[in-house]
Amino acid sequence: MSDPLIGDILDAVRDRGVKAVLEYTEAFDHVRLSPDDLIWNPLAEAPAVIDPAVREAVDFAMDQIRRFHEATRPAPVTVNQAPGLILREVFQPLGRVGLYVPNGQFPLVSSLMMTAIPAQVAGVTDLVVAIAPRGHVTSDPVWLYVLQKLGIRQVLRVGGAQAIAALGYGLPGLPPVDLIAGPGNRYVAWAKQELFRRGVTGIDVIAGPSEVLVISQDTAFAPLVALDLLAQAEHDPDAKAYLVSWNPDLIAAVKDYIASHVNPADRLGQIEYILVANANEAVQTANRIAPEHLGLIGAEVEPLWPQLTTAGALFVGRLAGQALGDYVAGPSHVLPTGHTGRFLSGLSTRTFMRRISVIQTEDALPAAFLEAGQVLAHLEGLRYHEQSLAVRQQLRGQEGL
Ligand code: HSO
Ligand code: ZN
Repeated sequence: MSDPLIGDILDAVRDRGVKAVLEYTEAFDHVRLSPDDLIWNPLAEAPAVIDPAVREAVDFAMDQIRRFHEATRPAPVTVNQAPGLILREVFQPLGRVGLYVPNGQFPLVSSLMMTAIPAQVAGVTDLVVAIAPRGHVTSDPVWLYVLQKLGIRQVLRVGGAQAIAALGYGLPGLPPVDLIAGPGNRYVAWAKQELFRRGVTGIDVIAGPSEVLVISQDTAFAPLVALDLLAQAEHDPDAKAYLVSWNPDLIAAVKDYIASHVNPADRLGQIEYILVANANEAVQTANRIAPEHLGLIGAEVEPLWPQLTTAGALFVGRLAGQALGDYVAGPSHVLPTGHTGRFLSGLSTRTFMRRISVIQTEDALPAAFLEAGQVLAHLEGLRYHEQSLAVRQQLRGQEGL
């Protein structure tokens, strides 16, 4: 099959359903599925048995992620704006959510936890997880353990743009979702954006190849800095890692460490060294790049964190390696990449909630609100707007109305 455009894949799945999904899965993933294999219920399997040390680590990580998201779930706000005018901002969970979990060279079970837990803490009860049918994921006991612990009843064993299309348009037995979240390759990201553009589903952040920027000064930290750069670079040959420093000796020491520890055959992302003049320039550079992860290592640079305004997540302190945030600290590791941190934030309970404003009145509402509204409606030439407020002004204060 020649390379179809994403829009064609979405159209085909919308119009031809399961048949198109199976064809694309065979063409792109080289897996021939039968229609009965498409949807899998992990809860129908026997409880997963896994290594106790792995189970403990998974349980620990899930607890931490849950605690953080419970603590940061948005709370409703009530504003008594005037006598008789009660304003509220309330949050409602989305109805049905699709989570895309990449299953490429490194199947990231932590990404399943980092998307599903915020969704569940937000109050979403209807979740479907899409995982490409390649490799061992749907038969691996650790994945089964996590899926069962999360209580996931529906796994769509499809990846790529065809999975996004199936989530958005639905299939028999798979109702369409309201929002698709989770990282994916560029086809997945493109398909999500196209569905959003068509008004079919909501989407989360645009999470592409991983990025890290470290600001550090002290040569003693060269190994920590180097390992943090490598830890993101190992995700993907398209990953980007930046070291920003005004200490040329640290830059040289990090380069040396990397040259002597890395196997040149490793397929790592690109590492860039940026020598700046001072702390101020380091902050400006980092804010312009808007990296997914931003690490500050060393007493001289750690106090800069409040000035860093565009990163997806900040890591402050020498023990705060980005891998801590990838797995166990608590906040979701699904973060904006590709400079989108200038206007997007990472995944949180808010991603899975809608905000609704409530305007509630009582008869004590001051006349000024109705009067000013009428003046503005008149100004805009909207007659019925004006009248709808004028009749209310007459009602105001009349008993029993
Ligand atoms: N650093 C990746 C997330 C991840 N790392 C998952 C390891 N597993 C993107 O933030
Ligand atoms: Zn990572």
